[in-house]
Amino acid sequence: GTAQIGVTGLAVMGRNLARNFARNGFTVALHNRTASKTHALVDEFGDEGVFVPADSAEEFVAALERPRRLVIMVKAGDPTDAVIQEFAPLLEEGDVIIDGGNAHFADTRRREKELRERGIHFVGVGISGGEEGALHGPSIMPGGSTESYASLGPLLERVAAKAPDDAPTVAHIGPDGAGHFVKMVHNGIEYADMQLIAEAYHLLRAVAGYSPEKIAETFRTWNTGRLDSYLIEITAEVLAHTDAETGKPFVDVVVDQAEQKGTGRWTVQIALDLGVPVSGIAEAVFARSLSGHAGLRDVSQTLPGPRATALGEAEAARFADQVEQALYASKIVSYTQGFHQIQAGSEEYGWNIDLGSVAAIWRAGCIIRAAFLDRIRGAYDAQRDLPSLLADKQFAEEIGAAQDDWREVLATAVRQGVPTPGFAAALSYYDALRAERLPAALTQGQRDFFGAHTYRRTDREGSFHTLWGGDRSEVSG
Ligand code: NBP
Repeated sequence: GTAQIGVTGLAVMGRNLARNFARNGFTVALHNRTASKTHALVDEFGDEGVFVPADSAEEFVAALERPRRLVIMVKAGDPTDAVIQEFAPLLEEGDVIIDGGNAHFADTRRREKELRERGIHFVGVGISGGEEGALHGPSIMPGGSTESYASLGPLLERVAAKAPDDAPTVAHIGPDGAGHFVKMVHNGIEYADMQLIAEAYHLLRAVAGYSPEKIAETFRTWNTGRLDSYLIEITAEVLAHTDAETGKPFVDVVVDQAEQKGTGRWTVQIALDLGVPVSGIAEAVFARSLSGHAGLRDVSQTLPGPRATALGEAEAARFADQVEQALYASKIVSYTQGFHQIQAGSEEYGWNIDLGSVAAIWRAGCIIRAAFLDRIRGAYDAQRDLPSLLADKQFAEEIGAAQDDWREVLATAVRQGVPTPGFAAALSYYDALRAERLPAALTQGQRDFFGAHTYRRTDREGSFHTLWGGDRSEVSG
């Protein structure tokens, strides 16, 4: 075979990824369950590079140079297993199967183990950036063995996006499921970012009285500063868009029920298992599910709220500035929580993930790309074992400088009855980290009272139990 890489599964993602490889000078073998899609790709884009179309699995495998590199871009779940079962018997020792779908990292761990026992490398790769990213340069998060990355890395570096310093946005994340785990947390952070932006919009609309067009303008301004990011940029575009049919702002004709495909939910489920407080990400997932419960919201006309007070123009402008502070501070907290989850996953599964390089490869290509990721990279590069992003001096200073306005915004939101679960969860997290003493001590007392669960003391080692039902003396637990 002559193809350096093959792609099977030629729906939007696989098709664009295959074109990206071809445009970068690689010979690309093509395969799809329904062969007509393979030929359609060659007919339409054959002049973009060298493609080797294959109608059967055998033909596809034969088209690849050894060690074979075979990318699977099919629907995640059972279809991925079906495709692996189809191809694995045709492969030889040292060949590499790459799963670029949105697999659950636990599935990736299982598949990697099974294939490793058969001498085949299995690389679960998180790919972010949607179909545009797949074509023009995504952010790529490969797991799998170091050996497989040696063979695959140079190809991925060619097709990845380029960060502002020209570095390709791909790095070997760690063994087995590490890449898909990091992609999962990326999506969790994406949910949180989107929710925080939505809350900022809601506040500017309901409290400042801004029109969608005026809010689009405000976001465009924010996008020239520290909030500079893809999500702020596209939010401005969406808000400025007018529905052609009604002439109304587009955002006013869309049903206000957010949907989800599940990666945000996975992030929170896994965070619960690992015991990592990702409260901001969880609120973002819950906000989507709350919006979808139309029945719950039937009470909208009957539940009373506060009387709204309109702001004057100068007050509104001042409020908008405060919202920018609240948004930025809350965003720092969601990234703090997301990076904590990656750190915890890395420890749990022995992945040894370099958090600085995760931040580095999110700087371009992916949905959460943002200018401030370069500073997160800097923080982790300066101190690889930084216990938390908020332990970084610069981020601590920035969030500290924002806190007064952040509190003002939340107080106003509460007074005016605007739901801000993301902002509130972030501020509570911040205040919990700041607190000298947490009421968790009381929780421990309660647990000891009803369940003899014991507690530790601040002044000496050991575990203790108070005889609550007896003379209330303390015994060793
Ligand atoms: P889809 O997720 O819609 O999958 C369609 C592809 O899967 C087609 O090529 C289809 O073949 C193939 N397929 C199915 Br379905 N069942 C199969 C089976 N049993 N055996 C063989 N092939 C089968 O495609 P997509 O939207 O391009 O996404 C591909 C992957 O990339 C997914 O895992 C997705 O989660 C992930 N992803 C998507 C995005 C995005 O923005 N869309 C972003 C990042 C990651 P057929 O043509 O014969 O039906």
